Amino acid sequence: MNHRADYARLAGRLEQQGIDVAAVKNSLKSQHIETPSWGYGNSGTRFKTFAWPGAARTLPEKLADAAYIHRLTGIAPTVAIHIPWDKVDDWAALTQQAESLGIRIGAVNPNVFQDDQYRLGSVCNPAGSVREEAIAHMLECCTIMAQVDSDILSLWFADGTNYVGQDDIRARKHRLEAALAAVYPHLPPGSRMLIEYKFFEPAFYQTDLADWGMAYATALKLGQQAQVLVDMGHHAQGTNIAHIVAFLLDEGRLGGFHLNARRYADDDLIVGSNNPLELFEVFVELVSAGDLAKDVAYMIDQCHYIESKLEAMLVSVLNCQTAYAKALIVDYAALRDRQQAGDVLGANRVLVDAFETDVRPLLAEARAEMGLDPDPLAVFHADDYQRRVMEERGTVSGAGGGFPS
Ligand code: RM4
Ligand code: MN
Ligand code: MN
Repeated sequence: MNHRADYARLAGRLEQQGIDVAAVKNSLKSQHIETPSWGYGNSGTRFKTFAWPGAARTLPEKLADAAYIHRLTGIAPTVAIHIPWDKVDDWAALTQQAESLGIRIGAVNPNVFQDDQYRLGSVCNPAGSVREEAIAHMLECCTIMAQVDSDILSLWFADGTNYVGQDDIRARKHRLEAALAAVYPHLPPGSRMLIEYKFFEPAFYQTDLADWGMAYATALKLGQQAQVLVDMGHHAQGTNIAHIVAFLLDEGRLGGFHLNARRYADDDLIVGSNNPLELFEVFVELVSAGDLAKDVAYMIDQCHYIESKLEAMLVSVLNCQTAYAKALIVDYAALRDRQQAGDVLGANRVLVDAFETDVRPLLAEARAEMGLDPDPLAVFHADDYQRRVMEERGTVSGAGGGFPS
């Protein structure tokens, strides 16, 4: 379908409102959404991992899939890796392989939650020897960062306790702080440590980094290179994520996102699939913060277990693009004006207007100007990449994702 007539109408209307459509398109063209290597392999719930035909089995296959999503969208040029799931012997060769596919390695995610010694936690474990192992693994990841030219060490800990009295909460806090302080000086120059939080699971009485405030306080003690990572799925029902984003941006401590959709717990569903308004609210805070948001890293953290991994990843990237486009066309001058006038619903209406605008022609035009097909989803269905990988890779139970099968 030709989008040109719809685009001309929309662009005309936006220009009339005083919106610089060329600037909006430039912002859309430079958007950057990182996809996760683990989202291309088989993954599941604690009940079952369903094998998906063609799911990536190895890191080279994950890179190929990530490169494919980038070819379709033009805005997913990096892929996050999880260590040891994605560990290789030759990091230089891996970096080259990624480059030859037109992508780069993004955030490095240490994994300190799947080995037997971590039953009582990693950096908060009562046993010093276990804490040392966790620290050593994070230091190894700092070395990997330097070799793959990554500037993000992305930390999430499964640490916590299940029963009151199980361990000393303040002692655990001190252990966590000491471990991160041991790692911090080893961050490659110019890189950042992002600290992720989650309010429960796998621990259910207390989680050592339960919310953004704990992650923020920890980052403050470490220094400027430590920032908070907001995983959209890691909040209690009803939490206003946009508010958290605004606060952290203003304090210069919003490091990045793990984008996904939360329905009731630590969800790994397609970002923007169940609550597009929430995603829009978050992007409004990011856009209106201007330069304060310039270093924020946008990373998808999703595992798709009943649907096509490639299609789910593609839809996820496109949903972020849609939310960003809607935030870019907000009439911020009118918004300030209505806010100053105390016009509660008038101010709200400015945002609702942007949210309800059909931005598909704008996105189609931006893609066309990037030399891409205006409809990446149609391309995905028309071409044979998915069919080819199904044939080549087959259906392999438990392969690739790093998840227990
Ligand atoms: C956690 C968290 C981390 C991710 C693991 C697999 O819930 O979101 O970011 O590395 O899952
Ligand atoms: Mn996450
Ligand atoms: Mn998660």
